[in-house]
Amino acid sequence: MKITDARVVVSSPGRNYVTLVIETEDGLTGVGDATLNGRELAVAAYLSEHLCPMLIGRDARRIEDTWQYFYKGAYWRRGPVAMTAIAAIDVALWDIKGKAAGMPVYELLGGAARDGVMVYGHASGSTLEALSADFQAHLDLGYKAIRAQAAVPGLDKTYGIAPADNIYEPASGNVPQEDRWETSAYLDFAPAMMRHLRDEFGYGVHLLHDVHHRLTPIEAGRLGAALEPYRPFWMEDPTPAEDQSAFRLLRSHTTTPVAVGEVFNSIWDCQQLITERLIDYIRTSVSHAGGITHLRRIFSLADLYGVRSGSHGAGDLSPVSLAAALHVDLSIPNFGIQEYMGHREPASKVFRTSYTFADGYMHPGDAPGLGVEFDEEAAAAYPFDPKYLPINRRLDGSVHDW
Ligand code: CS2
Ligand code: MG
Repeated sequence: MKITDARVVVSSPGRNYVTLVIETEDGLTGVGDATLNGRELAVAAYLSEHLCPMLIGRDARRIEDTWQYFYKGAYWRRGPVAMTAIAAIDVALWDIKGKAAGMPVYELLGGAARDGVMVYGHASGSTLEALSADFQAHLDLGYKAIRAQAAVPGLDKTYGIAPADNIYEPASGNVPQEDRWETSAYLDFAPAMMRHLRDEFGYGVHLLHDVHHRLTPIEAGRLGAALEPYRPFWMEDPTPAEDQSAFRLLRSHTTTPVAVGEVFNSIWDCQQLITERLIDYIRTSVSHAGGITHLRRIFSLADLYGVRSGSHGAGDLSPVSLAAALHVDLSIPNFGIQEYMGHREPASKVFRTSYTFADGYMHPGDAPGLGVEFDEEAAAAYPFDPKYLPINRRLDGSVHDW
């Protein structure tokens, strides 16, 4: 089954996406998501200038060999650009394999290990009242798990606050927006926000919160302890995870579950956190951590140590990425939860998907392959529109983690 074409489509239907299309001599087409928010063209070039020419003539059935070929063949290993590019190829080849077999990808991965994939939505608000209204709206939609983010009083911009009429999108402008941050204001506010939600909505819904890498390890331990009465499903990215041994300090101060990994791109990034049980959920995504092939390796390692999956699924991961994630989520034994923000329109004009949402659960559908039709002609109507993620600065002007 020789590959006859491999091309990169950069488009912006609602937001920027990079989509890889692979075609075979048999007329089969597979798609992969190569979107890296704020660095889209780096991955597009890595693919179109370097990897796509090497794909022509390769056997599309040899997914593992292709993964190893591009991972070890580059010599320069790991990193978000290279691993997102490899991920897109991997996912597109799994899409082709499913179509060739006439089966949805999850059937190739061992079949369904559960009836549905529990997802969490994003509730946010510039005030606690607005947050409550959005939280209620997600409950009305049937979500069993909801992430809560609210503006921190005294800070003019806070991570994660969606506009009232649309899905949250952090990337904006041709130069990064500059946010201001003060940890003490956040540490005073976050427990009050969680208490407010538990007081209003009780404990029958899973409540998640994203700290977004902003605390020191001891501050994260302090926050985790303060949140314990509100029983969070998890505290996400409590402290930057390049310093993985820092999580030993965090773990010694709190039993609040910890979720890390959306910025990781290989199993080696996750290894210490998993094998030392320093986290409870690993958040690596199918589109940034080497594709289906590598993500399953990460989740298999996690399974050995009682760590469950909790994959990243923000709106800047395309519908192709979400579809692939759902196939993996459905099939693994240690699934935890899947992020589902949805995608800004007119994404559905370009990506026609088979996945479904009902009563807080999703399913990838049973169309052969991933179940996503990518409309290149429609995509051409939405040209790339450079956007960058914000820069975060402390009140003294020094750069902080965003
Ligand atoms: C966030 C993301 O969804 C999440 O958990 O961390 O919104 C993240 O900020 C974006 O994906 C970055 O592009
Ligand atoms: Mg996050």
